[in-house]
Amino acid sequence: MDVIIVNLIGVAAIGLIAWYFWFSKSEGAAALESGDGVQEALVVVDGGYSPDTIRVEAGRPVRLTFHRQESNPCSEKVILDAFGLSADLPEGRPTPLEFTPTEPGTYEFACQMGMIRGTVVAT
Ligand SMILES: [Cu+2]
Repeated sequence: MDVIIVNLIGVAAIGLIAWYFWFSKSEGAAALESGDGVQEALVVVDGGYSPDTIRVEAGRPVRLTFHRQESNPCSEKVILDAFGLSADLPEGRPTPLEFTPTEPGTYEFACQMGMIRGTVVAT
C-alpha cells in the first residue's frame, strides 16, 4: 500500500514538473509590478529577445526595458509596430519602451529587419 502511495506521489510530481515547463514555455514571462503601477519586464537582447514572450494585463501601462548585450547591428533597433514605437538600443545601456495595450491582443516587437522577434500578450 505504501509503495502505491509513493508511486502516485512520484507520478503526480512528474506531471506537475512537465506541466510547469510546458506552461512556462508556451505562456512566456509575466511582467512584474513596479511601484508606480507600471507593468515592467526586462528583455535581454543577445541573439534574440529573452524572454521572447511577455504577458501583461490589457488597459494598463507597460514598460519593456531592453538590455542589449551584443554588438551585432541586427538588434541595434527595436520596433513595436502596433504602437508606432521604435528605439535605438545602445549596447550595454538599458533602454525603456513604454506603451499601453488598451485592447487584449498579441503585439509583436522585432529588430528593424524582422529577423529577431518577440511578443507581448495582453489579456
Ligand atoms: Cu535584425
